[in-house]
Amino acid sequence: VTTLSQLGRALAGHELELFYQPVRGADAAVKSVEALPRWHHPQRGLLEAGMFIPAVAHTSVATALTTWVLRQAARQVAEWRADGVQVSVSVNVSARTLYNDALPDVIRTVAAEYGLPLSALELEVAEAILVRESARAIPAMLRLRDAGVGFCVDKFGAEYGAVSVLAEAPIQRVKIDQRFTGTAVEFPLARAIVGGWIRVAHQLGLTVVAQGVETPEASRCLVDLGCDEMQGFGIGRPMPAAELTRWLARPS
Ligand code: G
Ligand code: G
Ligand code: MN
Repeated sequence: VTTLSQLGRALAGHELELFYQPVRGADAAVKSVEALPRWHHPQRGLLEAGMFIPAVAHTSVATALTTWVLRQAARQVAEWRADGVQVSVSVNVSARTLYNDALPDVIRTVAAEYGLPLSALELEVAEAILVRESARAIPAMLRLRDAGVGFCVDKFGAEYGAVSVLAEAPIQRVKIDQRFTGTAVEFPLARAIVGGWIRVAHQLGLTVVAQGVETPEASRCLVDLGCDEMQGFGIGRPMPAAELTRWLARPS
C-alpha cells in the first residue's frame, strides 16, 4: 500500500528515471536498447524495477507506469534518431497491461507525439504469460500486431522453454533467459538446450537474443551457438540516457 501511493507520487514528481540497456548485434553494432525504469527513492536510494513493479503489478498504477515508460522511451529514441543514432527500444509489459484495451491507442499516441515510427518500439512479453494465458495473450498481441507493434518473448526458458509459443505468438525476437545463457559456457547440457532453442527459433525466422551475458567467454560461446544479439552486464549495464549516448559514441 505504501509503495503504491508513493509510486503514484513518484510518477507525478521526478523520482522515476528510465534507464536503457544496450543490446549488441553479433557484428557489435547496437541496434536496440531495453527500457528499464529506476526509482530514485527519497529514503531507500536507487531502486531497480524488480524492487517496486511487482508491488503495483495488479493495480491501476501499473498502467500509468507503462504509459510513462512508453512516452519517455518514445521521446528518447526519437531524440537519438534525430542525432543519427538508429536504435529501437523495447518495453516490458505485464499481462494486465497487455490486456488493456487502451494500449494500442496509447502506443499510437505517444509514437505520433514524437514522430516515431511504430517499428521503433517493441513490447517484451514474458514466456510465462504466453504459456499460462495464451488464450488471452495471443489475441491481445495479434490486435497490437495489426496496429503495427512488434513483440519479443522475454525470459525464454526461465520456467518452461515452451518452443510451441515461439510458433504461435506473433513475435520477431526471442530473448533467452540468463539462467541458461549464463551456464551454457560451463555445462554441455545447457549448451545443447540453448542450441536447440536457437535452431527452432531460426527455423521460424526469429532473431535470437542472449540475456545475461556477463563475460567474453559467454559471449563467444553464445555467438558460436548462433545467437544473433547479446545483452548483459558484460556488454553494458542499464544506464541513464545521457550515459548511453556517451557509451554509444565511445571508441571501441
Ligand atoms: O530492472 P530489473 O532488473 O529490476 O527488472 C526486474 C524485472 O522487472 C524484469 O523481469 C523485467 O522484465 C521487469 N520489468 C522491468 N521494467 C518493467 C516495466 O516497465 N514494466 C513491467 N511490467 N515490468 C518491468
Ligand atoms: O527479465 P528482463 O530481461 O526484462 O530483466 C531485465 C533486467 O535484467 C535488467 O533490468 C537488469 O537489471 C537485469 N540484467 C541485465 N543484464 C544482466 C546480467 O548480465 N546479469 C544479471 N544478473 N542481470 C542482468
Ligand atoms: Mn525484458
